[in-house]
This record gives sequence, structure tokens and C-alpha cells, in this order.
Amino acid sequence: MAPFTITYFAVRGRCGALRIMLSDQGQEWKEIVMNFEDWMKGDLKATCVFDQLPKFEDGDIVLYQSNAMLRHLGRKFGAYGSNDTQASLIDMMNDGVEDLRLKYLKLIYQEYDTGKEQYIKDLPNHLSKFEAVFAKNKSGFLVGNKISFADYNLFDLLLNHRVLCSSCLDSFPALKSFVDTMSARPKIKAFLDSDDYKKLPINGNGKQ
Ligand code: 6SG
Repeated sequence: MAPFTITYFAVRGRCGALRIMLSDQGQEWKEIVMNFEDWMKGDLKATCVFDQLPKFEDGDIVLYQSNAMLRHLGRKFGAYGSNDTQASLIDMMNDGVEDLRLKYLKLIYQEYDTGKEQYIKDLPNHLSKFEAVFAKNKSGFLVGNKISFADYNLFDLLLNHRVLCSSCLDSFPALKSFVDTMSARPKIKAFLDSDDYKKLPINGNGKQ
């Protein structure tokens, strides 16, 4: 049996990148799906280090915080650069992805109806930073010449943004090519085509 277990709500949310990464690395994992009613009872919440899901188990290792999970798999599967310098650069890029994810989640959960137009207007300002990194690095990955956990994280977030605004990558050829190339990786393609992936909403409030 696979050593990995994800405990989370029935959403892609903060496990989107993690599941894509596990798939691409040829891994299997178990899902424990928490519904709102059971979560509100508080028993599981009381056991979570930061009172929140997702929870990720790798054998006896128990992790909270989605970015720590990505880093864990990055170390485990050689998706954390080829040396310390690259690892630091990958951390930097992942923090950049997290900054954009937090803006996205604020829009989705707090100001969707009033803030969507402005968010889409500001988006090129954020996307252009990642476009410039790809344009400079030329390998098709954020750092070095092999895939890292930050690539999976950015890919997942860009998929969400294309749902938010289908044309948002139109003026970013390197980002568009990145998304196309990642989507075509056979194990990612199979996962994105699966019912397990498609049945889950992106976010917990139905907004996307
Ligand atoms: C929510 O914020 O799904 N965890 C969330 N919410 C429940 O009691 N920094 C960490 C990390 O990166 C952030 C964790 C994150 O891992 S994620 C959590 O635990 C709590 O705080 C977004 C998500 N939302 C779905 C949701 C949670 C509460 C309301 C909507 C599930 C659906 C309805 C209820 C439970 Fe629901």
C-alpha cells in the first residue's frame, strides 16, 4: 500500500499541486475526505497542529501546511534542484507562487463579487514576473533544467487562473507553453483526465 495519505476537504484547493506532483512522480496515495459537518464537530481539528487541513502522512511522518508537503516530496523525489543554490531559488519561486495564491484565495473567499474585475486587471502585473523567469531560464522550468515542486505549484495555480479568466495567459507565451508542456506530461495528463480530479471543485465555496 502507498505510504501517503491526504486528509482534506472535497476540493482541489491547497492539495491541487500536491496531487499533481504525486501523480507525475508515479505515486499512489489514499484520500480521507472530511465533510463540513464532521469537521465542525472539532475532533480532528483539535489534533491538527495549526487547527487546519490539509494533513499529509508519509508513513509515520505527519505534516501540516501544504507548502511543507510540497517541499517534503521535493526532497524525496529529487524535485528540489541540483544543489543548495537551486534549492534556495526554488524556495524563492515557491514563495512567489504562494503570494499569488493568497491573493487568489482572498478573491475567491472574501471579495469575489466586488473584486473580480480589478483582480483580472491586476493579474498581468503578477503573471509577468513568472513569464520573465521562464523567458530567462529557457529550460521550461522555473529553476535549473529539471522539474521542482515550485513548478507543480505554479502549474496548479495557473490552471485555476485559466478557469477564472480563460484569456489570462494570452499575452504570456512562456507561461502558456509551460502550462501546455506540463499538461502534456503523460502522468499529469492521465490525472487531469481522471474522475478523481474532475469531480472535485477548485474551491470550497463553489466560486472559481
Ligand atoms: C482551508 O487554510 O479547502 N486550510 C483550510 N479550513 C477549515 O477550520 N497555510 C495552510 C496550508 O497551506 C492553510 C490551510 C487552509 O496548508 S483551505 C481549513 O482548514 C478551518 O480553518 C481552503 C478550503 N476551504 C474549504 C472550506 C473550509 C472551511 C470552509 C470552506 C470544507 C468545506 C466547507 C467546510 C469545510 Fe470548508
